[in-house]
Amino acid sequence: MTPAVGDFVRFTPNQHGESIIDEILPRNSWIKRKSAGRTSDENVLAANVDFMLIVTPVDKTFSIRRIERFLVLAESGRVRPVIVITKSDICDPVDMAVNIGSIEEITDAEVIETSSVSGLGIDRLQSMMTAGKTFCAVGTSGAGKSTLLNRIAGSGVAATSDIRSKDNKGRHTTTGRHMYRLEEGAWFIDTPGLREVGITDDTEAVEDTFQEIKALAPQCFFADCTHSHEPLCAVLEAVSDGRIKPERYESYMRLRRESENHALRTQHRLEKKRQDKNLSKRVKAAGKRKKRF
Ligand SMILES: Nc1nc2c(ncn2[C@@H]2O[C@H](COP(=O)(O)OP(=O)(O)OP(=O)(O)O)[C@@H](O)[C@H]2O)c(=O)[nH]1
Ligand SMILES: [Mg+2]
Repeated sequence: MTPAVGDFVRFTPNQHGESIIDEILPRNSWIKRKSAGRTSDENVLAANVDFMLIVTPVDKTFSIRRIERFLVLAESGRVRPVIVITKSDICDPVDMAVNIGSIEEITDAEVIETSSVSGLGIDRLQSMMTAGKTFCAVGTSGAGKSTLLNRIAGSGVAATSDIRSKDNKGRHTTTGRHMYRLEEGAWFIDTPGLREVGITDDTEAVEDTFQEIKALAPQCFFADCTHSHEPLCAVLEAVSDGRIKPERYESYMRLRRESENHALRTQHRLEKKRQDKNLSKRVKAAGKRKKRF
């Protein structure tokens, strides 16, 4: 296992002034996503995180579906999510109200409207940043993660750059994950903008993120209802009578499928590893038998 930003390790210094890591201590929490592409590999973005700051402006790049994905990662990694809306100084107030409404429809997580220009919301964030707490900012490139860090830390600790005007996308300015100690003793992890937020094999986290679906499941006729085609499915009924929006239901199904596929791929990889190990053991044993003759 390789250490991730935020890991606690036990190490031994050697005579050259270097430190050799002996052990990575167990993680209390983590932010882990599936690596991009058709793979079962996982990528730990940060470890031992208390708060995941889901950073998003309300502009062309805003996506409630992306926020949902981050909420699943937070649930899965035992991290408390906080939605941080950036750039409120340049956002249309009606768009802002509509989009905050759509966030509040899907989660009880705190939503903080901020502006790194006017300073709106910065106090509120700072008041949460007490000694020893670790915050990790995630979001797309150009969302304003590093600018937020600079505003909170009160200096230009992290590089930032402007976004492309045609689509509001960022330029992937932050290229590595770095942990900064704030004056109050809290920690802030700045991460590079994510293009993909893949879900790992934690179907339970998906179920827990979609609470309204989870609450209806016991009312389905079949105890093992998959909410996809079964008759007398309480979830499908809620979709057809408008209590659950179709796009919310589709997102739930997509994330659940992704999580199940990831579990299958992981299982397949482990099985292959076991078979390869068995084969190499048998080859070794056959080699020894040959030598005896
Ligand atoms: N008007 C306004 N601009 C902002 C605000 N926050 C960030 N920006 C601008 O948005 C652009 C991108 O900000 P960054 O902080 O570099 O974005 P990032 O999320 O760190 O992007 P990556 O490092 O590429 O992942 C910069 O030009 C910032 O000045 C804000 O609250 N208001
Ligand atoms: Mg950045």
